[in-house]
Amino acid sequence: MISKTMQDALNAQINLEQYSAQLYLAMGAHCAGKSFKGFAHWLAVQASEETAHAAKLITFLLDRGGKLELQAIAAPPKDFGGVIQVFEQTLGHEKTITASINALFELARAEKDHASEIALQWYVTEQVEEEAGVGEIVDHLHAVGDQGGAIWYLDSKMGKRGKR
Ligand code: OFO
Repeated sequence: MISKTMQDALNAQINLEQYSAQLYLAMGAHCAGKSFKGFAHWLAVQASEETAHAAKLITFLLDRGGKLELQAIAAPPKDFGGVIQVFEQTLGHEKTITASINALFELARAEKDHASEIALQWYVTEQVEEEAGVGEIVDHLHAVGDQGGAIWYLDSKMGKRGKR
């Protein structure tokens, strides 16, 4: 049986993952509104991944006999600026999520909750990938700037995420 402290912390993380999905859906729509369909597609795929991250935590919580307590999902901002700003904000958000996962991992350790610690290892590794992937996009965007033809090339590349 999971402790109440761990249960509350996992419920809070589930809400954060759901917010991430909400945020990326909003960012994707923002990019689509500027006709950047590739960046919009990448963000929509990312939003689905975030929903899957929440679902995986929910399954774990329930498997441990915990209680799922869903909270209201905060509204994302309404404007995100240019595409470079969108991805800088994405990177900033992922860093926040990394900090939250690390804190959760530390809590599992402090509580001697081995099952949670092992389950959270997947998220620790995932955050390394998330930050590296988004960091690369930010670097590419800074290299091309948000004017000129190169950004449309990047847009078409981003549109291939998850496609063969
Ligand atoms: Fe769930 O990794 Fe991004 O937020």
